[in-house]
Amino acid sequence: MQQTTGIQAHAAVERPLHSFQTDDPRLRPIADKVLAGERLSGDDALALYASHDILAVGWLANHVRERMHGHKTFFNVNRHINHTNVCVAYCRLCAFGRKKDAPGAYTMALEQAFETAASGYSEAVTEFHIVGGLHPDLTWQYYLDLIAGLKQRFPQVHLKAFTMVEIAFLAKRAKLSIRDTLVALKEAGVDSLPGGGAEIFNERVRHIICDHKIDGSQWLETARIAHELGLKSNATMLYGHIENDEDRVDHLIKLRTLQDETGGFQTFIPLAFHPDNTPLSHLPWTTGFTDIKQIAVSRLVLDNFAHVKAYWQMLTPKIAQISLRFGADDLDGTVIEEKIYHDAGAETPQGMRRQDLMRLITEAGREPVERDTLYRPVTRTETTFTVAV
Ligand code: V47
Repeated sequence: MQQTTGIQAHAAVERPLHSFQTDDPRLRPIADKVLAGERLSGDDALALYASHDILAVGWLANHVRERMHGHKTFFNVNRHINHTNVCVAYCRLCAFGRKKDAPGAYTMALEQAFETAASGYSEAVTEFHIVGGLHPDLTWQYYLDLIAGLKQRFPQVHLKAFTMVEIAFLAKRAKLSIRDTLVALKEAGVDSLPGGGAEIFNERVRHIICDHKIDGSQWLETARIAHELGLKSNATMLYGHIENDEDRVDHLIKLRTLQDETGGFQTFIPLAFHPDNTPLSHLPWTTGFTDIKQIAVSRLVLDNFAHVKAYWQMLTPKIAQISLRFGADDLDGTVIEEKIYHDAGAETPQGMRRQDLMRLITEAGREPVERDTLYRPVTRTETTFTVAV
């Protein structure tokens, strides 16, 4: 059965359809489907990954991106808060987590977390992105107080907090079901969830890169429950380590299937693996070709996701900017203080100014749109903002 894509079309950018060209015959039937708005199969996705005609794959992804959003390109003014790097998971993919007594381990007292939040607030951030390690001793009450305290001090700021992995860990800590844990966090002030911790759902790969995390089906089930409770979330995929194309396709299709069911995912963010300072440091870094193709394939396969984010912190601003013509419609944000990628060797700045993000977007011939976490347009001065609701 042919399935057509569910997202509403945007007033399309004028472009003659016959301008699609490729020297890769495998792409022709895929192009026919994309132009007809039909859903791509797993085999189509594998053919896209296998193709070296990155311009043709990118042309198709850009076609879909412009059909959905025209030239609009979203960014937000946000701040990351990583309340602790102490973690019991010891994932091989990670350079951020530390044992409790290891050099560089830190855990913020609540007041410290509030001070960290305040240092971004002066720039009128619209979102706090809050994630941390799986700390062996922090109490359930700490998390409730962290969220309630942030909400009380910064009521206008959207709290995008805790990955599905943290939620599952907190549920054990609280001795509650996943559902009741999410309900309690929502009542305390959590507004939505970030997309981290998904990594690659395939168990063989997961066993090697993040053995002690919840498995792929638990990640998906936690996301399903969050969506049922009205909490939107993002989704990620970590690529460029030991996974193969089949693993990537499996991951994308599992996300697409859940999105058909719940519609609760807002954005997909492909995350390139950074090997430095991790137990997998012998692996090479991803290349520009892989990064750009991953953005394009994600846009084409995830037809029911409204947004594909080029996370400039990990892609570099240069590759993220190019990807705005290869399927991405979002650059994420000012971020202010990124730690997870910088511990793993990222050489990008730890934050970017609003004007710099807008310049990247306009120089790519796109229209910058500042958004809040729920993709509502934001108008602002330097120190205040208004969300169009
Ligand atoms: O879950 C950890 C990844 C994620 C490394 O939802 C690594 O808006 C590469 O999820 N190399 C956290 N990746 C970041 C994340 C995120 C980022 C930006 C926006 C959003 C959003 C979510 O980073 C982890 C893991 O998948 N990660 N270590 C590493 N060495």
